[in-house]
Amino acid sequence: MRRILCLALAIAPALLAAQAHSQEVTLRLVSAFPENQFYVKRTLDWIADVNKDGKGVLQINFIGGPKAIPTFEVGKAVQTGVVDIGFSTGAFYTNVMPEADILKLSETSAAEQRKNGGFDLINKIWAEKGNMRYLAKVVEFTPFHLYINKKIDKPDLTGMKIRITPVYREFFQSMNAQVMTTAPGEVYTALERGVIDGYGWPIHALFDLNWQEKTKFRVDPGFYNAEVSLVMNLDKYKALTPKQRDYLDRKALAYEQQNDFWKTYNQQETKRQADAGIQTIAFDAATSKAYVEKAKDIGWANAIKASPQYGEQLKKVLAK
Ligand code: 173
Repeated sequence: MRRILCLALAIAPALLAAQAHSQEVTLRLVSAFPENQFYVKRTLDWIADVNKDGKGVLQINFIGGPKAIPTFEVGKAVQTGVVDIGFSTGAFYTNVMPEADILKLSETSAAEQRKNGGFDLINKIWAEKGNMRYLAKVVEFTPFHLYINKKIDKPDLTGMKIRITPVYREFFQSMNAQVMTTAPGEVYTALERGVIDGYGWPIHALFDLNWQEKTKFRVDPGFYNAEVSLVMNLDKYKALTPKQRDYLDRKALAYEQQNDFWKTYNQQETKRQADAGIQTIAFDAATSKAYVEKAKDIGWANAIKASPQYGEQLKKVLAK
Protein backbone atom coordinates (compact mmCIF):
# COMPACT_ATOMS: atom_id res chain seq x y z
CA MET A 1 0.00 0.00 0.00
CA ARG A 2 2.71 2.34 1.03
CA ARG A 3 4.67 1.48 -2.11
CA ILE A 4 1.69 2.34 -4.28
CA LEU A 5 1.24 5.62 -2.50
CA CYS A 6 4.91 6.44 -2.98
CA LEU A 7 4.68 5.61 -6.62
CA ALA A 8 1.58 7.77 -7.04
CA LEU A 9 3.30 10.68 -5.33
CA ALA A 10 6.35 10.22 -7.49
CA ILE A 11 4.57 10.26 -10.83
CA ALA A 12 1.89 12.83 -10.04
CA PRO A 13 4.07 15.89 -10.73
CA ALA A 14 5.15 14.42 -14.06
CA LEU A 15 1.55 13.77 -15.03
CA LEU A 16 0.51 17.26 -14.03
CA ALA A 17 3.36 18.75 -16.02
CA ALA A 18 2.43 16.69 -19.08
CA GLN A 19 -1.18 17.80 -18.78
CA ALA A 20 -0.26 21.44 -18.37
CA HIS A 21 1.94 21.16 -21.42
CA SER A 22 -0.83 19.60 -23.49
CA GLN A 23 -2.94 22.66 -22.77
CA GLU A 24 -0.81 24.72 -25.13
CA VAL A 25 -1.50 24.12 -28.78
CA THR A 26 0.46 25.50 -31.73
CA LEU A 27 -1.48 26.19 -34.92
CA ARG A 28 0.14 26.48 -38.34
CA LEU A 29 -0.97 29.43 -40.47
CA VAL A 30 -0.33 30.14 -44.16
CA SER A 31 -1.12 33.22 -46.21
CA ALA A 32 -2.59 33.10 -49.71
CA PHE A 33 -1.32 36.66 -50.21
CA PRO A 34 2.37 37.35 -50.90
CA GLU A 35 4.47 37.90 -47.82
CA ASN A 36 5.42 41.44 -48.83
CA GLN A 37 1.79 42.55 -48.79
CA PHE A 38 0.72 44.88 -46.01
CA TYR A 39 -2.16 42.46 -45.24
CA VAL A 40 0.42 39.93 -44.13
CA LYS A 41 2.32 42.43 -42.00
CA ARG A 42 -0.91 43.22 -40.12
CA THR A 43 -1.56 39.52 -39.66
CA LEU A 44 1.98 38.97 -38.36
CA ASP A 45 1.37 41.74 -35.82
CA TRP A 46 -1.83 39.97 -34.80
CA ILE A 47 0.00 36.65 -34.48
CA ALA A 48 2.63 38.30 -32.27
CA ASP A 49 -0.14 39.59 -30.03
CA VAL A 50 -1.87 36.17 -29.93
CA ASN A 51 1.43 34.53 -28.98
CA LYS A 52 2.28 37.12 -26.34
CA ASP A 53 -0.99 36.75 -24.46
CA GLY A 54 -1.48 33.07 -25.27
CA LYS A 55 1.47 31.49 -23.51
CA GLY A 56 0.42 28.12 -22.10
CA VAL A 57 -2.84 28.27 -24.08
CA LEU A 58 -2.42 28.79 -27.79
CA GLN A 59 0.34 29.82 -30.17
CA ILE A 60 0.35 30.46 -33.92
CA ASN A 61 3.26 29.56 -36.14
CA PHE A 62 3.42 31.50 -39.43
CA ILE A 63 4.53 29.06 -42.13
CA GLY A 64 4.71 31.51 -45.02
CA GLY A 65 2.97 32.80 -48.12
CA PRO A 66 2.42 31.40 -51.63
CA LYS A 67 5.96 30.01 -51.74
CA ALA A 68 4.91 27.58 -48.99
CA ILE A 69 1.46 26.85 -50.45
CA PRO A 70 0.31 28.37 -53.76
CA THR A 71 -2.43 31.03 -53.51
CA PHE A 72 -5.18 28.92 -55.04
CA GLU A 73 -4.28 25.83 -52.94
CA VAL A 74 -4.55 27.40 -49.49
CA GLY A 75 -8.28 26.64 -49.13
CA LYS A 76 -7.72 22.96 -49.95
CA ALA A 77 -4.83 22.85 -47.48
CA VAL A 78 -7.13 24.15 -44.73
CA GLN A 79 -9.98 21.83 -45.72
CA THR A 80 -7.77 18.75 -45.56
CA GLY A 81 -5.81 19.82 -42.49
CA VAL A 82 -2.43 20.17 -44.20
CA VAL A 83 -2.39 23.52 -42.37
CA ASP A 84 -4.58 24.71 -39.51
CA ILE A 85 -5.37 28.31 -40.47
CA GLY A 86 -5.48 30.04 -43.84
CA PHE A 87 -5.31 33.78 -44.41
CA SER A 88 -7.13 34.23 -47.70
CA THR A 89 -10.01 35.69 -49.64
CA GLY A 90 -12.93 33.56 -50.79
CA ALA A 91 -12.10 34.03 -54.48
CA PHE A 92 -8.92 32.01 -53.94
CA TYR A 93 -10.75 28.89 -52.76
CA THR A 94 -13.74 28.45 -55.07
CA ASN A 95 -12.14 25.03 -55.70
CA VAL A 96 -13.40 24.15 -52.21
CA MET A 97 -16.92 25.64 -52.63
CA PRO A 98 -18.44 28.24 -54.97
CA GLU A 99 -19.98 30.04 -51.97
CA ALA A 100 -16.52 31.29 -50.98
CA ASP A 101 -16.62 34.02 -53.64
CA ILE A 102 -20.10 35.24 -52.66
CA LEU A 103 -18.78 37.17 -49.65
CA LYS A 104 -17.51 39.91 -52.03
CA LEU A 105 -21.19 40.87 -52.42
CA SER A 106 -21.46 41.90 -48.74
CA GLU A 107 -23.14 45.25 -48.19
CA THR A 108 -23.74 44.55 -44.52
CA SER A 109 -20.60 44.74 -42.36
CA ALA A 110 -18.94 41.85 -40.55
CA ALA A 111 -20.25 43.34 -37.28
CA GLU A 112 -23.80 43.38 -38.68
CA GLN A 113 -23.40 39.83 -39.98
CA ARG A 114 -22.50 38.67 -36.46
CA LYS A 115 -25.91 40.00 -35.37
CA ASN A 116 -28.19 39.22 -38.33
CA GLY A 117 -27.38 35.53 -38.62
CA GLY A 118 -24.89 36.01 -41.45
CA PHE A 119 -21.88 34.85 -39.46
CA ASP A 120 -23.75 31.72 -38.36
CA LEU A 121 -24.94 30.98 -41.90
CA ILE A 122 -21.41 31.44 -43.28
CA ASN A 123 -20.14 29.05 -40.62
CA LYS A 124 -22.84 26.49 -41.39
CA ILE A 125 -21.87 26.53 -45.07
CA TRP A 126 -18.11 26.67 -44.46
CA ALA A 127 -18.38 23.69 -42.07
CA GLU A 128 -20.62 21.64 -44.32
CA LYS A 129 -18.92 22.28 -47.64
CA GLY A 130 -15.37 23.24 -46.70
CA ASN A 131 -14.70 21.53 -43.36
CA MET A 132 -13.79 25.04 -42.19
CA ARG A 133 -14.47 27.43 -39.37
CA TYR A 134 -14.74 31.08 -40.52
CA LEU A 135 -12.92 32.83 -37.66
CA ALA A 136 -13.07 36.48 -38.70
CA LYS A 137 -13.18 38.92 -41.58
CA VAL A 138 -10.21 41.25 -41.36
CA VAL A 139 -10.51 43.31 -44.56
CA GLU A 140 -13.77 45.05 -45.56
CA PHE A 141 -15.07 48.53 -46.45
CA THR A 142 -12.87 48.23 -49.53
CA PRO A 143 -14.15 48.43 -53.12
CA PHE A 144 -12.52 46.69 -56.06
CA HIS A 145 -11.56 48.63 -59.17
CA LEU A 146 -10.59 47.99 -62.74
CA TYR A 147 -7.05 49.23 -63.50
CA ILE A 148 -6.03 49.56 -67.17
CA ASN A 149 -3.27 50.83 -69.39
CA LYS A 150 -5.46 51.84 -72.35
CA LYS A 151 -7.86 54.73 -72.16
CA ILE A 152 -11.56 54.00 -72.49
CA ASP A 153 -14.51 56.40 -72.58
CA LYS A 154 -17.23 53.86 -71.89
CA PRO A 155 -17.41 50.54 -70.01
CA ASP A 156 -16.28 48.46 -72.96
CA LEU A 157 -13.20 46.27 -72.76
CA THR A 158 -13.35 44.81 -76.24
CA GLY A 159 -9.89 43.78 -77.38
CA MET A 160 -8.37 44.01 -73.90
CA LYS A 161 -6.86 41.23 -71.88
CA ILE A 162 -7.52 41.64 -68.16
CA ARG A 163 -6.10 39.75 -65.21
CA ILE A 164 -8.82 38.43 -62.92
CA THR A 165 -9.71 36.16 -60.04
CA PRO A 166 -13.25 34.75 -59.73
CA VAL A 167 -14.23 38.09 -58.11
CA TYR A 168 -14.28 39.92 -61.44
CA ARG A 169 -14.83 37.19 -64.05
CA GLU A 170 -18.47 37.59 -65.10
CA PHE A 171 -18.51 41.37 -64.70
CA PHE A 172 -15.44 41.95 -66.87
CA GLN A 173 -16.61 39.39 -69.40
CA SER A 174 -19.90 41.27 -69.64
CA MET A 175 -17.81 44.23 -70.89
CA ASN A 176 -16.23 41.96 -73.52
CA ALA A 177 -12.85 41.60 -71.81
CA GLN A 178 -10.69 38.63 -72.53
CA VAL A 179 -9.82 37.38 -69.04
CA MET A 180 -6.89 35.55 -67.49
CA THR A 181 -6.77 34.27 -63.90
CA THR A 182 -3.54 34.76 -61.95
CA ALA A 183 -2.44 34.92 -58.33
CA PRO A 184 -1.39 38.40 -57.12
CA GLY A 185 2.26 37.33 -57.20
CA GLU A 186 2.17 37.02 -60.99
CA VAL A 187 0.57 40.33 -61.93
CA TYR A 188 3.70 42.49 -62.00
CA THR A 189 5.47 40.28 -64.53
CA ALA A 190 2.34 40.01 -66.67
CA LEU A 191 2.09 43.81 -66.77
CA GLU A 192 5.79 44.20 -67.47
CA ARG A 193 5.64 41.79 -70.39
CA GLY A 194 2.47 43.36 -71.77
CA VAL A 195 0.64 40.05 -71.44
CA ILE A 196 -2.27 41.92 -69.85
CA ASP A 197 -3.76 45.37 -70.44
CA GLY A 198 -5.13 45.66 -66.95
CA TYR A 199 -6.35 43.92 -63.84
CA GLY A 200 -8.96 43.87 -61.11
CA TRP A 201 -7.77 44.75 -57.60
CA PRO A 202 -8.94 46.60 -54.46
CA ILE A 203 -8.52 50.36 -54.05
CA HIS A 204 -5.52 49.65 -51.81
CA ALA A 205 -2.42 47.46 -51.72
CA LEU A 206 -1.17 48.10 -55.24
CA PHE A 207 1.97 49.74 -53.91
CA ASP A 208 2.80 46.66 -51.82
CA LEU A 209 3.55 44.86 -55.08
CA ASN A 210 4.86 47.87 -57.05
CA TRP A 211 2.07 47.75 -59.60
CA GLN A 212 1.89 51.57 -59.67
CA GLU A 213 5.03 51.40 -61.83
CA LYS A 214 3.04 49.65 -64.56
CA THR A 215 -0.42 51.17 -64.12
CA LYS A 216 -1.81 54.18 -66.05
CA PHE A 217 -5.51 54.37 -65.20
CA ARG A 218 -7.96 53.43 -62.49
CA VAL A 219 -11.58 53.18 -63.56
CA ASP A 220 -14.09 54.70 -61.13
CA PRO A 221 -16.37 53.91 -59.43
CA GLY A 222 -15.38 50.83 -57.50
CA PHE A 223 -17.67 47.86 -57.00
CA TYR A 224 -18.21 44.99 -54.49
CA ASN A 225 -16.46 44.80 -51.12
CA ALA A 226 -13.12 43.04 -50.68
CA GLU A 227 -13.21 40.30 -48.08
CA VAL A 228 -10.10 38.80 -46.52
CA SER A 229 -10.40 36.43 -43.62
CA LEU A 230 -8.94 33.82 -41.32
CA VAL A 231 -10.36 30.33 -41.90
CA MET A 232 -9.50 27.26 -39.87
CA ASN A 233 -9.66 23.50 -40.35
CA LEU A 234 -12.87 22.45 -38.59
CA ASP A 235 -11.51 19.25 -37.02
CA LYS A 236 -8.65 21.20 -35.53
CA TYR A 237 -11.03 23.89 -34.29
CA LYS A 238 -13.26 21.29 -32.64
CA ALA A 239 -10.26 19.58 -31.04
CA LEU A 240 -9.30 22.75 -29.15
CA THR A 241 -10.15 22.86 -25.46
CA PRO A 242 -12.93 25.33 -24.55
CA LYS A 243 -10.29 27.66 -23.14
CA GLN A 244 -8.20 27.56 -26.32
CA ARG A 245 -11.25 28.04 -28.53
CA ASP A 246 -12.52 30.99 -26.51
CA TYR A 247 -9.10 32.56 -26.62
CA LEU A 248 -8.78 32.16 -30.40
CA ASP A 249 -12.34 33.38 -31.03
CA ARG A 250 -11.73 36.41 -28.84
CA LYS A 251 -8.47 37.34 -30.56
CA ALA A 252 -9.98 36.81 -34.02
CA LEU A 253 -12.94 39.01 -33.12
CA ALA A 254 -10.60 41.70 -31.81
CA TYR A 255 -8.80 41.68 -35.17
CA GLU A 256 -12.12 41.97 -37.04
CA GLN A 257 -13.17 44.85 -34.81
CA GLN A 258 -10.29 46.91 -36.21
CA ASN A 259 -11.85 46.99 -39.69
CA ASP A 260 -12.72 50.68 -39.54
CA PHE A 261 -9.00 51.13 -40.09
CA TRP A 262 -9.58 50.41 -43.81
CA LYS A 263 -11.82 53.44 -44.27
CA THR A 264 -9.05 55.95 -43.62
CA TYR A 265 -6.39 53.74 -45.14
CA ASN A 266 -8.34 53.59 -48.40
CA GLN A 267 -8.58 57.38 -48.56
CA GLN A 268 -4.83 57.58 -48.14
CA GLU A 269 -4.25 54.95 -50.80
CA THR A 270 -6.51 56.79 -53.26
CA LYS A 271 -4.43 59.92 -52.78
CA ARG A 272 -1.21 57.96 -53.04
CA GLN A 273 -2.33 56.61 -56.43
CA ALA A 274 -2.99 60.13 -57.70
CA ASP A 275 0.40 61.28 -56.38
CA ALA A 276 2.04 58.37 -58.21
CA GLY A 277 0.48 59.55 -61.48
CA ILE A 278 -2.33 57.03 -61.82
CA GLN A 279 -5.11 58.85 -63.67
CA THR A 280 -8.76 58.17 -63.01
CA ILE A 281 -11.28 57.38 -65.69
CA ALA A 282 -14.74 58.38 -64.51
CA PHE A 283 -17.97 57.89 -66.43
CA ASP A 284 -20.97 60.22 -66.29
CA ALA A 285 -23.38 59.74 -63.39
CA ALA A 286 -25.88 57.55 -65.26
CA THR A 287 -23.16 55.30 -66.70
CA SER A 288 -21.48 55.00 -63.28
CA LYS A 289 -24.75 54.02 -61.66
CA ALA A 290 -25.45 51.42 -64.33
CA TYR A 291 -21.87 50.10 -64.02
CA VAL A 292 -22.21 49.43 -60.27
CA GLU A 293 -25.70 47.99 -60.64
CA LYS A 294 -24.58 45.69 -63.40
CA ALA A 295 -21.71 44.40 -61.25
CA LYS A 296 -24.13 43.68 -58.45
CA ASP A 297 -26.80 42.05 -60.64
CA ILE A 298 -24.27 39.86 -62.40
CA GLY A 299 -22.67 38.99 -59.05
CA TRP A 300 -25.92 37.81 -57.48
CA ALA A 301 -27.20 36.05 -60.59
CA ASN A 302 -23.98 34.11 -60.68
CA ALA A 303 -24.00 33.43 -56.93
CA ILE A 304 -27.47 31.94 -57.11
CA LYS A 305 -26.56 29.90 -60.15
CA ALA A 306 -23.34 28.63 -58.50
CA SER A 307 -25.14 27.86 -55.23
CA PRO A 308 -28.83 27.11 -55.74
CA GLN A 309 -28.72 25.80 -52.17
CA TYR A 310 -27.34 28.85 -50.33
CA GLY A 311 -27.20 31.79 -52.78
CA GLU A 312 -30.60 33.22 -51.83
CA GLN A 313 -30.04 32.67 -48.11
CA LEU A 314 -26.72 34.48 -48.28
CA LYS A 315 -28.35 37.34 -50.17
CA LYS A 316 -30.75 37.92 -47.25
CA VAL A 317 -27.92 38.54 -44.80
CA LEU A 318 -25.27 40.09 -47.08
CA ALA A 319 -27.22 42.42 -49.38
CA LYS A 320 -28.90 45.68 -48.40
O1 173 B 1 -7.71 40.42 -57.13
C1 173 B 1 -7.53 39.55 -56.29
O2 173 B 1 -6.49 38.89 -56.20
C2 173 B 1 -8.62 39.29 -55.34
O3 173 B 1 -9.52 38.57 -55.65
C3 173 B 1 -8.57 39.95 -54.00
C4 173 B 1 -9.60 39.75 -53.09
C5 173 B 1 -9.55 40.39 -51.86
C6 173 B 1 -8.50 41.22 -51.54
C7 173 B 1 -7.48 41.41 -52.44
C8 173 B 1 -7.50 40.78 -53.68
